[in-house]
Amino acid sequence: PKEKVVDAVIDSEQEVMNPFAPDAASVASSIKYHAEFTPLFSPEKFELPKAFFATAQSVRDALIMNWNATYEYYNRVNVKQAYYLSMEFLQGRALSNAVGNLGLNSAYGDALKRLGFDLESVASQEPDPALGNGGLGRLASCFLDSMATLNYPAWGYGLRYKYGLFKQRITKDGQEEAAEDWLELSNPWEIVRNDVSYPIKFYGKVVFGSDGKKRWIGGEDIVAVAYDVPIPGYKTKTTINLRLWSTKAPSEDFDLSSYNSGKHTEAAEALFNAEKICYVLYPGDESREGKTLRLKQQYTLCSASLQDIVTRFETRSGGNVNWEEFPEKVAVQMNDTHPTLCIPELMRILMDLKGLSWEDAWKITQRTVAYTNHTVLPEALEKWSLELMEKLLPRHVEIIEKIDEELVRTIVYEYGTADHDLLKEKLKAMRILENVELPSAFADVIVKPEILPVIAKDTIDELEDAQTGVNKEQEEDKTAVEEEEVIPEPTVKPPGMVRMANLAVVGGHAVNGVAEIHSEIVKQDVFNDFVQLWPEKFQNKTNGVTPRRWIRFCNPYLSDIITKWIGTEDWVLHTEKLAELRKFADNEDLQSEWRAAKKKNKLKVVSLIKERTGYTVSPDAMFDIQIKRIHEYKRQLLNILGIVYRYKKMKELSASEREKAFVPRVCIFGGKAFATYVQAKRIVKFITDVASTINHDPEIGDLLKVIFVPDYNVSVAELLIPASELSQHISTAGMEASGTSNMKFSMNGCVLIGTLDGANVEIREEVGEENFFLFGAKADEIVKLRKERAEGKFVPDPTFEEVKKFVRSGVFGSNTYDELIGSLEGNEGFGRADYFLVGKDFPSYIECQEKVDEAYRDQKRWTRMSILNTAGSFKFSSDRTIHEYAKDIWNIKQVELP
Ligand code: NBG
Repeated sequence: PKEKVVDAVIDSEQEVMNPFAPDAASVASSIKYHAEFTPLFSPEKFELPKAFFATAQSVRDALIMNWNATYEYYNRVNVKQAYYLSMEFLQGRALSNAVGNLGLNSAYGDALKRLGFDLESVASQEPDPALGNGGLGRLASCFLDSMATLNYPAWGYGLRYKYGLFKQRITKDGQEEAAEDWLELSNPWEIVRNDVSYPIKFYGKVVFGSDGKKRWIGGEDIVAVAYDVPIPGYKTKTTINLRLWSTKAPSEDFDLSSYNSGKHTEAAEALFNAEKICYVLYPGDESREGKTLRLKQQYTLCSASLQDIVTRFETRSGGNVNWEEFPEKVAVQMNDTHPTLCIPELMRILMDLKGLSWEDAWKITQRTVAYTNHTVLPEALEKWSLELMEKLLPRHVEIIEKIDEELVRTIVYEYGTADHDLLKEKLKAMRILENVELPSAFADVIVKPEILPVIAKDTIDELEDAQTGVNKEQEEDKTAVEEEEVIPEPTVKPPGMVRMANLAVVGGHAVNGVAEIHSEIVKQDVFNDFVQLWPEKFQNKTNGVTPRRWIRFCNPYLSDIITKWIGTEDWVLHTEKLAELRKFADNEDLQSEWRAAKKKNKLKVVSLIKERTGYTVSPDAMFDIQIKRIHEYKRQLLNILGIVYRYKKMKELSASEREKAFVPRVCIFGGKAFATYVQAKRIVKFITDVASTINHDPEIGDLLKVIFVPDYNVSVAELLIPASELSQHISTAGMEASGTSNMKFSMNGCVLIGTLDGANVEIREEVGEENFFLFGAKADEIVKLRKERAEGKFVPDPTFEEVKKFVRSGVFGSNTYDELIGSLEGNEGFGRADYFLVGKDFPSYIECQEKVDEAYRDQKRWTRMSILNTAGSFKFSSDRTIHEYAKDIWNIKQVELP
């Protein structure tokens, strides 16, 4: 019967693409139908919010046809499917994207006009779903767009956070966080699947069942329910699924008798405990409760998704399930370490629920999962307290311990026992468990006498560490970073930890970094010991971004020009065609059209800035933008100090000299600081203080404006990026894994100023070094420079001293920013001595900015640089990235619906 349904649907191809014949009249009647019969608002009014919901519901009808057809077809042909598991998906608004992908822009535009609205204002009603934090989440969303567009059988799995990250407000005290209530009016795109839910267990204990198998029983039980969001591809019927889990308590957990006896809060406690798991993305994890909640989130994502994947595999296998075929039907990609519990969870399901042996389960698990690393920052490589994990997930800890034991066995086998120091070093670097005695089974394996001293030595060291309360790694970190060594009182043994990245590397068949330089650092530094053991696991997959959202839809003016000059709109799918623009880079007609498009985009941003900040900026000034999470390594501080320096120099000149010496600029910042990241919040406050002084200085006028756009998100990016002329990607070299906004800027004809870091390296190669403003220390110099810095051998440039002095003089208010400026000097009490090397790179940054001004004065040269950026950006389409994942890691094939 299933097949019949599929045939019926896909037989009428025309209908699948456009089930409601896409003329304006029928679209209008579909919108009116939803306004009336799928109501979320009162009947007497038909205003913008209602128009948005009705329009979205009408578009969703069109998507559902394709979505169901896609799913039915994959079921029928039983294709191998990839699953992208991610704690974050930063989807951005869906309406214009869906209408654009379906090719129904004019139908919807005209229909809404008939109803008295315009598509753009209707679309701007949509709240921006904030289910992500930054590049990692946006990458996941770009990947979904490419998977669908390229007809790859692939799904996303994530969590449906009720409040997402947070809404950022900017006050006189800097950043304030408020709950982001994006679901307040409901989400027209999602469909709750009441028949797709799975039990999730926490706590409890492990026992032997009567069959001799391990059973995990007791504890706390909750339920994960599927909420599906359709992901349409561009110019294809393929519509894939983003399945987001929401948590709730089983209905019997509502304690009716307590409730009736007046204990209302207690009666609903279980409900709240289950629901709160999906309240916010990255809840504060300073407290034990916070850590538990985060671990519950991660486990919920892994367990619900794997139960779902396994169920689908069984269903598609019909009556005869052959578990060995699992990796031929399923690929699981872990987006960073957050979904690493997939490894022990798949092992548990296969062994405890499906009866497989350890060896079989391990082979299947390893062949199924793969891991993408997105950062080399040590503090971001997740570790969980073993004790906490043991309580919450007792069965998984048993499995992790066994994986660790097997790993120890492999290491001993590989390195032998003759060189004790080497073996010790390897065990220390590679083990999954940290600060944990070697497994007892391991001692049994090495009863040979020459090996015993190794264990003895190691144990002695561990004991010594335990007595001083530090381990060597922490010790080294401290001396490198803080200079001042605090000798702690002898305390208890350091707590055992589970290193998720090590588990991910061991348990998966592939590990990839996200840009060439990053993948090299991963290989040579972060996971070097593993590379020596399994070199074939390690790969590079340079990130990409979808050209649909990030040029075609967000920048229609530029898109039309590109299409006109290339002679086809194919470039949206085949970005390599953008290279054809190169031959017109000096053509005066193209240049003037190009500049006119930029100007139109800038005018939109002038309005945005007025609306969001109250400031009026000139569209004739250069738009210079840095938008990304606020982090010390991304060095917003370097940017703002550069601006302060520029301001100081302006103030030293007469009005006419000033005008001659400087290109007018609007310097725009946007980004959120993590709520508990104090130094990042100080940076936000400093930027806004500098902005308010400079913006109110009558001598400066339009020559310099500084804007902090509050609550930066995908929709704001879609406005800012097309309007940008210069963008800043100025991280300390070696610290930004890739960056993806750099790609979006370059595509939109923006020239980059940046360090040799992340994807900047490859962008510069592609667009040509003369079209990229490079400055700063290189990644391989950083260790040496930090050491010099820590030893007091660094001699700061006079320009850097000058700018700090200026800040301290109180020009930007009574605050003298001791903590910020102090952090650049390593003053007592202010932590690491300029760990991010702002002082070191400052003079070359200033010098480079002078070159930017000089280039901008020559508008022909600048426009050429801009065109050559767009033309050279084709490599950075996420279509290219997804093809690579599909071929090198997932081994999945494109499947076009018949
Ligand atoms: C981020 C990196 C970026 C990179 C994105 C996507 C995390 C942990 N990492 O440089 O900082 O572009 O991942 O790969 O969010």
